[in-house]
This record gives sequence, structure tokens and C-alpha cells, in this order.
Amino acid sequence: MAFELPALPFDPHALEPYMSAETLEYHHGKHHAAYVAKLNDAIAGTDNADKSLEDIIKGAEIDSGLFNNAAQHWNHSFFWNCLTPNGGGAATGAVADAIGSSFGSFEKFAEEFSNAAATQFGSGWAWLVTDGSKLSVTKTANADLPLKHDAKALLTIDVWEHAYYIDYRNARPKFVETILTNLVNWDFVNQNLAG
Ligand code: MN3
Repeated sequence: MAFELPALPFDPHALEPYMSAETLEYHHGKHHAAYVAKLNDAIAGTDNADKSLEDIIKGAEIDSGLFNNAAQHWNHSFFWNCLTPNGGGAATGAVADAIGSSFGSFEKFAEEFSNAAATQFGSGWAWLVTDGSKLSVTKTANADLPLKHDAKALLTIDVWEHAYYIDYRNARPKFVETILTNLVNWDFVNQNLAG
């Protein structure tokens, strides 16, 4: 079964002025779409054609073309759900409690997460993850993701330049701060913690 580009979970203009429709037109409509198309080309007629996306990622060699396109399809599908209009600010629900017990305070978490996003050298992702008991912050390069390291992703920010260059030029820290302040979908993060 071929994979399909998922529709954005919000109107392309809904995240303005923090993330423009133009950014989403390129990031979702061109970059994410290209990962899906290349993934489908890579699995067509192979044993992977009938596997789940997660099983393809777990079985693929890291940094291979198959891994990169499968993981980037997973990462972007997850990232869109991490964003919502009128989101951001302090965490809510069970995630707020888990952040408090794991990091000491929301401010300490935000500092650690922002630092991971800012210091990921080159393309990659910053993550809030859980090992089943404790929450922690990680960063990965290129297409790499927590699933490949036996951790469960709760929240991510894409820090590839294509994620922010149209709206923020080279100011990656401002992009990250804006997402944390205005766009994080804490309901989705809570679903991931509970699921
Ligand atoms: Mn991206």
C-alpha cells in the first residue's frame, strides 16, 4: 500500500503570523510530499510495500535512502500535529505534571528544549521524549528519530532550514521560541503521553 501525504490538521493560514501559508505550501506541499513520493518509489515491489511505516523505519539502515524518506514522512506527520492555532505557553494536563517532576519546572524544560533546538548542528529535530517513566529532551540529526532509539516521541520541532527560512531567515532560536510561545498543541502531547 502506497503511503499518502496527510492533509494538514489546520487551515494553511491558521498559524499566521507565526508560520505563514507560504512556509506550509513549501514545507508540507513540496518537502513532505517529496519524502512520501520517494518512500513510495523505494518500497514499490519490495517486501516493505506491505509493512507499516514504523516497521519500515525500525528495519531500515540509518541514513539509507529508505530510512531517510520513511523517517521524514513520520517526523513531518508528527510535527504538523504538534502545532495548533492559539497553542503554546505552559504545558497542560498530565504533561505539565510530568514536565515538573522530570525537569523541575516548565521554564527549565523550555530552556533545555530551546537549547537542543538551537545547538543541533545542521539539519535535524529537537524532541521531548519519554522512556516510560521519565521525560527528557533529545535532538537528532537529519531524519533520525526517537523510534529508532527505543524512546517515545511526545513533541518535536523541525529545525531544518526549510522549516523556518521563509518566515525567520537564519533566526532559528526565534522560530523555536515562537512555536513554544504560540503554537505547541499540548492536547496532542498529552495524547502521546497517554497512548
Ligand atoms: Mn521539514
